Amino acid sequence: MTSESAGHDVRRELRNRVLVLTVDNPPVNALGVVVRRALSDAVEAAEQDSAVDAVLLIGAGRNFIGGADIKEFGKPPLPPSLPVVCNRIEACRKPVVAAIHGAALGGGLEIALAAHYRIALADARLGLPEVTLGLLPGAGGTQRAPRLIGAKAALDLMLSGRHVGAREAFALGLVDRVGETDDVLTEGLDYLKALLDAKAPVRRTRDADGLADPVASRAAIEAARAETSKKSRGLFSPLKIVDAVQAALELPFDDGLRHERQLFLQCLDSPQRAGLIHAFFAEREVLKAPETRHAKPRAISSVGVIGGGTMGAGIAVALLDAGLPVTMIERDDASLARGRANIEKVYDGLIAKGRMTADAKAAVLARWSGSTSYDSLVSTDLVIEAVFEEMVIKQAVFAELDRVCKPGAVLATNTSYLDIDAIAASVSRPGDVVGLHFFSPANIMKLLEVVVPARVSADVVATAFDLAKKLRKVPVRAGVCDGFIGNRVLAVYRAAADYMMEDGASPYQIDRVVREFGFPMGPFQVSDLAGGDIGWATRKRRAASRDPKQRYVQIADRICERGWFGQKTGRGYYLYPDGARTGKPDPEVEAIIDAERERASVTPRTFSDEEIMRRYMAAMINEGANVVHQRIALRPLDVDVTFLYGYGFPRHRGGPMQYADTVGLAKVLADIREFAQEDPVFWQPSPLIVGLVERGATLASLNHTA
Ligand code: 3H9
Repeated sequence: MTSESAGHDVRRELRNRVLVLTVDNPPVNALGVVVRRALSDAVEAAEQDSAVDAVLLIGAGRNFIGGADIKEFGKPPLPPSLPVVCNRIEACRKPVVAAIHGAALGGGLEIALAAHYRIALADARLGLPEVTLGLLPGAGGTQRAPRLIGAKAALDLMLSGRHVGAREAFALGLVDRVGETDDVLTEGLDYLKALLDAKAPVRRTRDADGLADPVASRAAIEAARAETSKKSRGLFSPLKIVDAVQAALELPFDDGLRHERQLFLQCLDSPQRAGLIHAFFAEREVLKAPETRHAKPRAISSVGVIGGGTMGAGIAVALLDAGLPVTMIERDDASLARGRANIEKVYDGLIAKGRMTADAKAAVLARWSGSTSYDSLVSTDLVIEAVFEEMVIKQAVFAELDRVCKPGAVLATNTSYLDIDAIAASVSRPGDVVGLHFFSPANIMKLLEVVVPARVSADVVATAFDLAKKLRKVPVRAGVCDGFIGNRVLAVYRAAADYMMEDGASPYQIDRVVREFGFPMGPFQVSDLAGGDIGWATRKRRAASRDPKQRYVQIADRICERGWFGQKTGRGYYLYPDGARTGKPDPEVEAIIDAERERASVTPRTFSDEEIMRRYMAAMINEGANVVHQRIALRPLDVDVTFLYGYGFPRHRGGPMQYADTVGLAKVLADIREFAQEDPVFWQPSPLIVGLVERGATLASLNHTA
């Protein structure tokens, strides 16, 4: 056995006349330029070397290959390109086998498809997830996958971006064998030996016959095109994927590859690609809050939840689903029974949909216990309070927690906007108090704002991030202020929507335009879904402290005064006859709006769709920038992730801060200054934006400064 290192992230080792090429480029063996060059050189060398009979491709560490190096996209291309490397592998005249463990995704799977035979271990995850990054498989994947597994299955993989395990990959024909152990090298070598013993020929995917039935293939392509046109909501790359597969069917292989390349480059140039890749990195970057770098999380093996209302029950479900035992505290037996019923409702819904068995529900609920006494929390590691949003009530709860909880227990509040510094100051152990702001429904929504009061210990913050991971939530670190990151920014763009409504736009136009931008719902639909009474109560509470110079639109109050709180009351901004989930415009609401315009002496004017979106986004971006400026959010990307995961911001636009850079900050500032001419109190340009525009810098330039 001889060994030689290429020193270029691909190790070469000769074993019994098999050249083992180990891609070793932590953390996921991405195919950066150095790896591409090294792979290409190694295959070339194997071909020339008479001591080599065959080549085995494996990955070092936990994965085969995670894909192209996403960090290279948007930068000048460096040769050799990945399609060229794949072609080089496929053209090799000696058998090449890919042995896959862990992830073989995107370009990683395309490398495997270019090999002549494939074996996957049980832990393998194979997929072509480029669509989730605004791309298409651009290293031959759109041409080789359909030839190997047929147009229908290949389109499904490429359009969904889903990962398949080894068994499914084998059933699809994506791999030829499933390994029995977890030793990828031995499995790969054994398979190669068997192939060589059987004198198995070099077999190239470009010659595979998965598209041999043109009628079935064409039908699959047309069905995918129809479905994609309906479902892809303005996304650019999905239809390009269908076009590329059509090219696979209609063109000779090399022409198809050229066509794929053109389509890939179009996707690469699209702002959607930039937005989606920004989202990919941002959602990983938020995990690296400063406290997580130097503090060790406390161990959490039991949790208390105070309150069994919608929020408390949702939080309890999230915890139970993560395998944690939960003790719920309520003030009396009836409330406790309601809390338990709220939890059961979630699981019964799953059972009704066939997504859970009664036994599984019983197993989950065995981890739940209820009590009307705080004393049941003496040994609990973490308590999350989800009681009524009122400072005195919260402080009373914290006084009890302070009394009963063991030293070192983490005391968390789920408040949406109350001053957590004040809550922390009311207990004898402020270092243990943190905000865990869940979003409703708490068992479903991915966002978790980790609100960091001034006196909290770093290990408590680290514990919150650790908990988020257990709950499969996306945590974003936020500072203390009214509304933290998300609700604070929401209040501002929501006000901008109200101003436009009073000035002449209908709520139905605003909602439509916001949906067309890519949000699942417009602001008035959201209000109807959440319940208008919630915002109304907040407005009443704040009435006394409201800045009298700030414009205040009363339309929502008029609607709430009639008891129209949205879906749950059958009408709000919209009508929901017979419990309908989708609302219909309501002429009576339009009459209320007209009357309010008159009362406020507003002469209504028309708004173009474009102006509505410009104002809506300018308000969102400006307050997002303020939140960064005041260090409530660590970086612009933290605002982006908050909006992607908590507020339905369209992912392909990357988040409001990324969108601002796409539009151009100077343009956003010019908009704000233009709007300020009519309302200088509301439209005050954020100092952060002003400063960045003066320096000619972007918000993205602040993303590396946490
Ligand atoms: C493509 O292949 C295009 C081709 O068709 C055509 C080209 C011509 N590049 O997720 P993790 C980083 S498009 C660069 O926490 P896990 C990631 O940012 C690509 N970096 O680990 C993180 O960095 P940090 C198609 C990457 O174990 C670290 O690795 N492929 C890449 O939970 C760990 O990541 C995909 O879309 C990359 N490709 O999951 C797959 N991937 O530590 C994308 C990851 O500094 N990747 N990083 O924060 C994944 O889905 C997951 O990372 C994976 C591992 C499942 C592989």
